[in-house]
Amino acid sequence: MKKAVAYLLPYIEASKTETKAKGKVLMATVKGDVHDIGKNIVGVVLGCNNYEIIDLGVMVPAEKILEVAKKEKVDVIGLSGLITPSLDEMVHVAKEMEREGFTIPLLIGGATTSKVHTAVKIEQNYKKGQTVYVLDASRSVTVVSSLLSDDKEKFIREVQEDFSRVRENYANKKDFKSYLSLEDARKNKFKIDWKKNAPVAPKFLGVKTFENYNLSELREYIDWTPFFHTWELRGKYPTILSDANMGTEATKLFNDANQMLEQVIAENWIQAKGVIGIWPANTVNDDDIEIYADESRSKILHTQFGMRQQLKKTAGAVNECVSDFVAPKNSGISDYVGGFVVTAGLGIEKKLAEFEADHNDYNSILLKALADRLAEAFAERMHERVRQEFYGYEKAPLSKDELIAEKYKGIRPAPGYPANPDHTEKPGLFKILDATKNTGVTLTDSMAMMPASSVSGWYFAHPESHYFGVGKITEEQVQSLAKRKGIDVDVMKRWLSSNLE
Ligand code: B12
Repeated sequence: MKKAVAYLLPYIEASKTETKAKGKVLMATVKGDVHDIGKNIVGVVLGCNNYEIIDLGVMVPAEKILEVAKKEKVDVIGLSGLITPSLDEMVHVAKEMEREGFTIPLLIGGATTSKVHTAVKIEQNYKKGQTVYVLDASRSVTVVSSLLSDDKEKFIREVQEDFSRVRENYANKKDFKSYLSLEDARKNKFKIDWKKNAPVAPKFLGVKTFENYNLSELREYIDWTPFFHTWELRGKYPTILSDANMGTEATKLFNDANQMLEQVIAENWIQAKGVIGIWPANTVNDDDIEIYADESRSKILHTQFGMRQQLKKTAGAVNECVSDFVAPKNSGISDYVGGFVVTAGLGIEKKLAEFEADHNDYNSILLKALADRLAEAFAERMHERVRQEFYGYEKAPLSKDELIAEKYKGIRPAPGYPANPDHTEKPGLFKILDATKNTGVTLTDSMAMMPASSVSGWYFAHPESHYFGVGKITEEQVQSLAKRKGIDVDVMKRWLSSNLE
């Protein structure tokens, strides 16, 4: 356990002489969500500070959380979530805690959570106990010890005042922003001169599967900087290895990671599988992309529905949608899009079970973090091969630094990322790639991918395509999307709640 948190020592109290637990904390990644590295790190940090941790793992329904909380008489409940659909599930847990008369504190954490969402949407639904947003592991001990101390009223008052301010700012901000109608936003789209800058025809069309992808090859594509962030070592690789404050810990961690990586590869601890596809495609009705079975363009395989920026911008700035990067059907120009699903987490459970049986949190977190890095590296490598071999529009290979700095032409936005935040676009992508059959990756109710170390996305090849954030959209666009997609408006609103103005 000590080693597990060697890198987090600044957050661990110096004295570990107490034997009696200071309190019981129940931790869970909410229903539909599969990621737990952040939650596990918080658990380790709290555990090393003498709190008893009951970790229910991932995809935990509200009923189970509340049932165990009552049975074990826990002092605090902590919820974690990586993707936006989990935000709604957290609101649901808060409502259930209120309904069942809970009074214990509720902690909210995870990459997709925020102080604003906690203040505006969660805290308001759980009045009998205090909800606290926890940014990262370094804050977790102070928060839990304050909530369980004799002096807790003062801390709770401060949190409530802070949340009131956040809600006020949030309400005021809304008044200042104005939004274009969907029609006006479409008129102000990102325009490409298709005649001057015509799309390149891909060398390959169709779907291609990659079984047991070579992990040694993927290792060369790992971006190590986020790996250090996972462990709260906030620096850039490789300079972090010689950093005056973090260098020693970073080097130790890097060596351990590479040693484990050797074993992962030599002993086949995990398998990587991927699938890519490239199809004829054209934009219709400005925001949607029709994907065709073949060059005859008569059979639509799938329509990808896009979200368009609606915030009123300064003169000259455009309102973008990813569909702007694909030639419109009425231009008569043949264009194409690609898609992919990759995973580097197949078979990981066996080793994780061994580590967990040994209570080896360090190795468990290390392996998950490495699998995540390999999944991201796989996405990077496949994109490179698509640009160079399958689509074939990139001539000269790029250096590793250029790859990490995304100095290439074309983009691979993932459903859920800012350029297309709609997670409900994943099933369509999975369908045309036959992704579950071809890679073993499945989707949960919340559109999280299992295994956790998986990435999916679209390929846009046009040299003018670029990343952007859709940001907030209006009710009008949600209604339009619901209609175009054949989804109930209220259901669509729930999926897009983080983007709804
Ligand atoms: C690395 C990363 C990945 C990795 C691994 C994810 C992981 N290990 O968590 C991979 C490549 C697998 C990945 C995949 C995807 N990702 Co991603 N990813 C990230 C990224 C860049 C960093 C997340 C991370 O690992 N942080 C480090 C860990 C340690 O931090 P953490 O989980 O936040 O936990 C800390 C705190 O939050 C807190 N905490 C966490 N839980 C709890 C619980 C309690 C009780 C407390 C007190 C505190 C606490 O303490 C922790 C330690 O300090 C974020 C962007 C960002 N900057 O956050 C996007 C991000 C999380 N990803 C996102 C998305 C959309 C995806 C995908 C859906 C994309 C796709 N279509 O492929 C998939 C989903 C994967 C799946 N299985 O379904 C979105 C999620 C938001 C959204 N719109 O839904 C983000 C925010 C990017 C963005 N800007 O849009 N991703």
